[in-house]
Amino acid sequence: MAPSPYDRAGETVEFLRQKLPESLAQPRVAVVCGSGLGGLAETVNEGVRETWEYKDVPNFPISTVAGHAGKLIFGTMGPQSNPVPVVLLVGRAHFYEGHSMEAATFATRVCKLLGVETIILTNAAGGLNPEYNVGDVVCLNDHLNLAGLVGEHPLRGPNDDKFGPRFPPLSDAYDIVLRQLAHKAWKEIRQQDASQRRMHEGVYAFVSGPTYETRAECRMLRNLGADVVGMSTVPEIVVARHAGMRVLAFSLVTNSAVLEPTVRADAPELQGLSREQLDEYLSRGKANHEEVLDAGKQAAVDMQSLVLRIVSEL
Ligand code: 6GU
Repeated sequence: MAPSPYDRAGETVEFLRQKLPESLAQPRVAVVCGSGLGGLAETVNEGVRETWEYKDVPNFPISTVAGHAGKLIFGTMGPQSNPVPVVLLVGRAHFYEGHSMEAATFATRVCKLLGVETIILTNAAGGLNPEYNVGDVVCLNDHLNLAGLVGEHPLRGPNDDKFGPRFPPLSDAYDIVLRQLAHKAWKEIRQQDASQRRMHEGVYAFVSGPTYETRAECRMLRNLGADVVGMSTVPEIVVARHAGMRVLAFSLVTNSAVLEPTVRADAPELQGLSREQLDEYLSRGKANHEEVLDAGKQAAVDMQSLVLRIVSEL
């Protein structure tokens, strides 16, 4: 019989524990860095830290996406007087790459078996709420697991009671105390900085990808109550909650998902335009991966101080 996810994660944890100094082997907090948010690694204290490439860690699935380097960083975050042992996951295995839901959530289970109590997940997402600007941060307070609702669910299959119960509730998945900490930290950051970047609370729609949404799909997701849309994070949150970890998650709005109605080719204002002019007209709000990485760079610094402030209080 093939080893269970529990046994495989246990094997990985055993490997890491043998190689890690004792002071780093029991991280209390895990931070998952999304597209272009690898700069979060800079918030890990200098000095004692250990980096592992995913490819050198047994059983770890490898991400193939640009901007997702794929490494584990063990270290501490926060003041010298009260350093918090952390593990950072830079890059993740996505479902759209062809990974199974089990593979996409393997790292989350490794975190659980390492002793992690709180997991902070970040991602790049498309904004559906018209109030949101590119570069804004969204503290997630709920999700729509669209892939999960139709059967691509990370907990489908025999339940492993060693992780958690058969029917875990998700109504309280997004820890309210951690969200309050996030608002407090954001206020402090805003007092020191003149940028107009805002933090919202909102609902994340998880879609499988890898295509970005059509205009009609964006309208549908907005009508269903989603504020942002993306291709990650929710499977990890489901598995983290199943295993009883506390969850905090942030989306960086890297582009606006198109909300304008599908353009009719016979619209009077479009008649007589060249193909270039028509392309230009249609490209307003079109998502592309470069744009996603670019907005990540500019907002990453705020995201870094946000996460650092929160972890320092845990
Ligand atoms: Cl617009 N859609 C999805 N699914 N993921 C994204 C995105 C959009 N922007 C960044 N990530």
